[in-house]
Amino acid sequence: MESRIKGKVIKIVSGRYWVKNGQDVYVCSARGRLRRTDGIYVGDYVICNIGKKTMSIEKVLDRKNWMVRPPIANVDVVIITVANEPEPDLLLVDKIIVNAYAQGIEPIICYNKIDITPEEEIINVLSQYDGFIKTFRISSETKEGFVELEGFLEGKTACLAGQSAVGKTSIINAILDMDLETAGLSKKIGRGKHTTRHLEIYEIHKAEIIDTCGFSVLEYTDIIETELALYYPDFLDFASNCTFNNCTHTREPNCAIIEAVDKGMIGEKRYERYLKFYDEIKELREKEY
Ligand SMILES: Nc1nc2c(ncn2[C@@H]2O[C@H](COP(=O)(O)OP(=O)(O)OP(=O)(O)O)[C@@H](O)[C@H]2O)c(=O)[nH]1
Ligand SMILES: [Mg+2]
Ligand SMILES: [Zn+2]
Repeated sequence: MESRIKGKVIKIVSGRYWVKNGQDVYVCSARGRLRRTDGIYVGDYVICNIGKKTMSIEKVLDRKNWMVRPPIANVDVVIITVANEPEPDLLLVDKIIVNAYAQGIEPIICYNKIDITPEEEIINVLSQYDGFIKTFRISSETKEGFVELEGFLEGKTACLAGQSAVGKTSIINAILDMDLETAGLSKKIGRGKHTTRHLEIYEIHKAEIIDTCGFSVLEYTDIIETELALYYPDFLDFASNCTFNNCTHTREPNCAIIEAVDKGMIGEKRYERYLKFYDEIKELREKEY
């Protein structure tokens, strides 16, 4: 007897897909055709054929949204994790924010490891996002800040993102009292390897959270540089006052964004990263054509 079920892909490891339906989890395969086309992502809703001997994914249902690096679908929130160690890469943070907005996903920033971080360093990072992105200060070690974070996540599907070793897996361990593999900094830097090697959805009390490997989003973006500023909520209030309505805010005269930076109303460092990201996207597109 065969039956068809609808479920959610909660884990993918070497070509096998863990599909959850209610309290049951089926380990399925997928036809090459399905794997090749748009792929099957963690977070996808799928239709499976459950037979006596084989269980296979037949169809991937429409996605609300998705990210390509890492490949995950149907998320509400991306938790951009930073810490004092490794040193924060805020250009990466800005890139994840842009890609999240482009997909209709809310980005938030979690400063982890506050138990070993001087207050000035935390402020130095979080103040750059003040007023337009939700930020949290947490410690997976002492569990400080988790009541607020978990409260915010209630009812949502969230995905962890950020550099390797900032403590993404440790956050899941802290919430769930689990013992997933984490690693020390020295070991990682030496071998340049990620500790987490697969994507998986964990159910927390009233939310779902996806662990990912430290990743970069720089290779993939379908945003064109002239539209980049649309994904900078801190720029939006000013942009309508630029002289040119197609202002790229890079070097035009009477650019309201550049004026706002001069007056300290937009952070200078954040603006400099915008210019860098702008040039990177432009270069990448020029190479493609
Ligand atoms: N002091 C302190 N150390 C932490 C905290 N959170 C994580 N760490 C340590 O940071 C190191 C890296 O943590 P992981 O959770 O493996 O980092 P990750 O972001 O999952 O790394 P990848 O899986 O490689 O992407 C480990 O040695 C953790 O013990 C924290 O809040 N405080
Ligand atoms: Mg990890
Ligand atoms: Zn402008």
